[in-house]
Amino acid sequence: MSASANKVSSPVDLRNVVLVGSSGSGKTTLFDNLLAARIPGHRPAKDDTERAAALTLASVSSGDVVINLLDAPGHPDFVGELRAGLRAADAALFVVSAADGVDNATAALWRECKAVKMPCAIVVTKLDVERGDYTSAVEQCRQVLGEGIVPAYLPLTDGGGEIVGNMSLVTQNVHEYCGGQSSTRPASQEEAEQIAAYRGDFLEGVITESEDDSLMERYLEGEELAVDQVRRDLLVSMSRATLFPVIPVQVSNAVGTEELLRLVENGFPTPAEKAMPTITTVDGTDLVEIGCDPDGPLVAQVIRTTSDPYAGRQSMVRIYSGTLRTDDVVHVAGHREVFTGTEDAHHPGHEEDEKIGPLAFPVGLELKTKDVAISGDIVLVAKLSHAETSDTLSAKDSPALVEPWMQPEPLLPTALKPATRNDEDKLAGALARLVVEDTTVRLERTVEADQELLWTMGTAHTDLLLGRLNDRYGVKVTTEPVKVAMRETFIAPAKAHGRHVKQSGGHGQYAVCDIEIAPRERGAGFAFVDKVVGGAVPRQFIPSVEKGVRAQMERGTVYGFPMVDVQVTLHDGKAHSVDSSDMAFQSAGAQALKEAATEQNVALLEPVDEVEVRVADEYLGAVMTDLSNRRGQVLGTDTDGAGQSILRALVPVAELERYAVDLRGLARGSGSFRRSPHGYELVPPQLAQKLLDRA
Ligand SMILES: Nc1nc2c(ncn2[C@@H]2O[C@H](COP(=O)(O)OP(=O)(O)OP(=O)(O)O)[C@@H](O)[C@H]2O)c(=O)[nH]1
Ligand SMILES: [Mg+2]
Repeated sequence: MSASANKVSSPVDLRNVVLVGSSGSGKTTLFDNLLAARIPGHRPAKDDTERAAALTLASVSSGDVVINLLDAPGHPDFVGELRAGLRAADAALFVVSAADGVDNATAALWRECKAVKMPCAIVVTKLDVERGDYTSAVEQCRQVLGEGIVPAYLPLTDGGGEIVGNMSLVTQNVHEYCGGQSSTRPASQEEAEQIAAYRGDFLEGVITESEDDSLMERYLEGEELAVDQVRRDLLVSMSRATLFPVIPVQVSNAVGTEELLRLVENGFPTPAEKAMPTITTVDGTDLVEIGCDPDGPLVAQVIRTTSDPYAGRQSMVRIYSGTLRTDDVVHVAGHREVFTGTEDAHHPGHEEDEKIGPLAFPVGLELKTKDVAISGDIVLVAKLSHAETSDTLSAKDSPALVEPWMQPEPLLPTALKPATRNDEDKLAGALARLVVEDTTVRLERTVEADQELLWTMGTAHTDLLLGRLNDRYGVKVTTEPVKVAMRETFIAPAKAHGRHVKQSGGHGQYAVCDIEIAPRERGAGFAFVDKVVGGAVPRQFIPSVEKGVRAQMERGTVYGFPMVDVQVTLHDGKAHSVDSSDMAFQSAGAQALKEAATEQNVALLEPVDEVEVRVADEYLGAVMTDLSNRRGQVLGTDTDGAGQSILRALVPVAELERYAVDLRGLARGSGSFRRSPHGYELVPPQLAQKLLDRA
C-alpha cells in the first residue's frame, strides 16, 4: 500500500516525531515548513490561544514513510501537553533558537526529554537574526545541555552571509537551495576543509555512541567509511539517546527541510524500535509483554482529548500494539490509582466497552478519514465518550492498562466565583469536563472558606481554562483572592468557670464546670484530662463536658477559627440530681472555653507547607532571599551535582499563593517546586490583621 494515502502496512514505515523547544524558538514555523515541503498548497493554521497551547498533530508522507509530526507548545504552563507528546512520539526534534540562545527554559525542556530517554536531533533556527551564529549555538548547547551533541550539518552561506544551504558531515555533500528547491553537489575545496574540521568529531561521536568497535578500528586506521555504515551507526546512537546530531535550518527559504525530512526517514527510530511504556493487566498485577505488532492484541492510549461544541469530542490515540478499526468495540480502562497508589477524585478508576468512531488523520489543516490504523500509528478518533486522556484502549478479550505518563503538579490556585446564579448551576459540570480532558488541572472545594479553587500550571493556563469555560460552556466567572484556613490556639494557661443554669419553671437545666486550659506543642492536638474528685461532676457527664469543649473548639473563640493544640483539664464542677443533663454539661463545657479565651491568651495560627525548590545553582541565593521575605524558614540545601540546587523550607501558605508564577520569574524559568502540608505556626502579631482580612 502506498504511504501517500497514510495507509501504512508496517510500523517500520512510520515515524512519530515531536517538536520540542522553548516558546518562540520556531517550532510551529518549522512544523509548517516541513508540511509545506510535502503537502502542496499547505497553509499554516490560525495561531490562536488554543493552537498555541495544544499538542498539534499532522501527518505527512515523505519518501517511503509516513511521518506523524507533533508540534508541542514551548510555554512552561503547557508542559503537560509536551509530556503527552513525548509519550506519543518515538523521537524529537529539539529546536534551539540561535538568536535567543540556550536559556533555562530550554534546559528544563531538555531535562524533560532526558527523563524519558527521548532520541533527539537538535535543530538550530533563527540563524538569520542578528547574533544568530551556528557554531556558538552548538557550543552553548554542549555547555548547557551536556554531552553527545555533535553537528551533523553545517550551514552554507553566500557572499552576503545569507544561509543558502547546508553541508552534510555524513555524505560530505553540499545541499544548495534556490526557490525552495534543493540541489546536491560535491563540496568545493574550501567547503571540504570546513567539513573536515567538524567531521572527525562527528564520526567519533557516532562510532563511540553506537559502540561499533570494528568501525572504530577501521576509522582509526584512516579508512574511508561507507556513508550507509555511518547512517546506520547514527541511527543506533541516536536511538539510544546518547548522541544528538545538530542541523541548521533557515525557514524563510526552507533551507534544511529536505535534509531534516530525510534524517527523520532514514535516521530516526521506528515505533518498533522504541521501548514500550509499562503495560499491565487491568488490575495492575501482571506485566503484559507487548510488541509493536499490527497482528497482536490491541493496546493503545488516549494522548489528548478535545471537545468542540460543534464537532464533538476528538481523541488523539497512540497505538502500541494491534490494529484499531472503525466500528470495533474495544475495552476502555483508566486506573491511575494502580500506578500512583492513591485514588484520584478527578480521574476515578473506570472500565467500559466502547465502539470506535471514525478514524482520521490531519494532513495539514485537512482531516482525512481512514478505517484502519496499525500499531505505531497516531490517529484521531471521533466521538469516544468514555475514554479520557491517558486511558487505555485494548482488546475486549485481553484488557490491558498502559501506565499514564508523569503528570506535572498544578501549583497555582485561583478562586473562582460564578458571575450569576445561572453560571453557578453550569460551573460544576463544565469544570468537571475541563479536568478530565486536561490532566494538569486540579479542582479543590475548600471546606472552611467554601471556595472553588482551580489549580493550574500558571497564569497562561488559567486564562486558557477560563476562556474555555466561557467559549465552550458559556460559563462566566470572576476570580477572588484565595482564602487561607487559619486556626487559633491558647498561648498562655487560663482558667474558666462554665455555668449553664436555667431553673425557672418546668424541667430545669443545671451544669457547672471548672476547667484549666494549657497550651500544647504545635501539632500535638487536643487533650482532655479528667481530674474531678469526689463526684463533683458525675461520671456520666464528664464526656459531655469534653464534647461541649470540642464543639466550641470547632467553632473557635476570639477569631472564629477552629482551635487546636490545647489541653483542657476538668477539675471541678457542680451537678443537680434532677436538672443536670448531658446537654447542660455540653453547654457548660463550651461556655467555659469561650469565657477563658481573650485576645491576650489566644493567638492565630496559619498553615505552613514544606516546600522543596529545585533551581539552577546560580539562582539559589535569590531564591533563599525571596523565601525569607516570604517568612520562610530554610531547612537545608543540597545539590544534584549537575547544576541544580535543591532547597527545603517551611513557608506559610499565605505566602505561596503566587509562588508558581514568582519563582519562574525569579529563577528565569529554571525553578520548579513541590509543596506538602507541614502544620500550623503562630502568626506574628503584626501580621495578624492582614491575614485576618484574607481569611
Ligand atoms: N527571523 C526568523 N524568525 C523566525 C524563525 N523561526 C521562527 N521565526 C519567528 O519567530 C516567531 C516564533 O515562532 P514560532 O514558530 O511560533 O515559535 P514556537 O516555537 O512555535 O513557539 P511556541 O508555540 O510559543 O512554543 C514567529 O514570529 C516566527 O515567524 C527563523 O528561523 N528566523
Ligand atoms: Mg508554536
